[in-house]
Amino acid sequence: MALTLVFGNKNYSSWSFRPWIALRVAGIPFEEVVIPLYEPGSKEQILKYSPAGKVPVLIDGDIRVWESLAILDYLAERFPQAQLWPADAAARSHARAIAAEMHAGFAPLRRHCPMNMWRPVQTRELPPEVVADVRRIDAIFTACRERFGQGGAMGGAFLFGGFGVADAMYAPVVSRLHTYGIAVGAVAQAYMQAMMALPAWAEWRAAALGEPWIMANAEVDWPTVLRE
Ligand SMILES: N[C@@H](CCC(=O)N[C@@H](CS)C(=O)NCC(=O)O)C(=O)O
Repeated sequence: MALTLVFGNKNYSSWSFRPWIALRVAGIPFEEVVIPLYEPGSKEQILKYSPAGKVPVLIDGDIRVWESLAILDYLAERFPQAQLWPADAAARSHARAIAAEMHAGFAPLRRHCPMNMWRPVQTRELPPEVVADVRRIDAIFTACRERFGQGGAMGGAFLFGGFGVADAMYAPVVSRLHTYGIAVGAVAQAYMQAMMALPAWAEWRAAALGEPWIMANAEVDWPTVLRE
């Protein structure tokens, strides 16, 4: 039986983007249930799938997994051939640490620069706490690429060579850095380009742009502004 991923609007739901892109890049078949967020009845719909009242939720037969990082960890265990965690112990512990750092942190960046696929690339003044987040993320990307991303059996364009959980966790951050025109170093920039060149990225973005829902508290109703 195929897996089912229950998630929110592709345009806004950054937590949903994480397991979705991992499933797609790993070529794992799954069905989608999309719940438009923050509409009347959204919460009740979500609660049918998860007592935590949040998306994403993964359904695999009798098993339900919520929390993006727990879902990604479940996928890594269930589909070992996808190599979603690096094989090397040092790389794997580093990947786990930065994935957890993302899951637990960077609230200023997340609050100030919400993911919005509609948003044209446009800079915005960043408060010091967001600048501090960006510096840390730039350092994470650069250190991973330089220490683990190049050469050897893991050679590839992603944080630990091949695409994995850590990349999935940072996918919405890449989107934010891009759309808010936030400068990062050359190594981080090249990594971001590789992420945004993924066919799965284009697929998610195209679907997001086709969605009819505009969140009431969105920074700007971009579809309307861009149409005018
Ligand atoms: N820590 C959770 C965060 C999940 C989360 O905040 N999801 C948001 C959408 S991106 C949500 O479900 N919001 C709907 C609500 O709170 O009613 C995870 O990693 O999955």
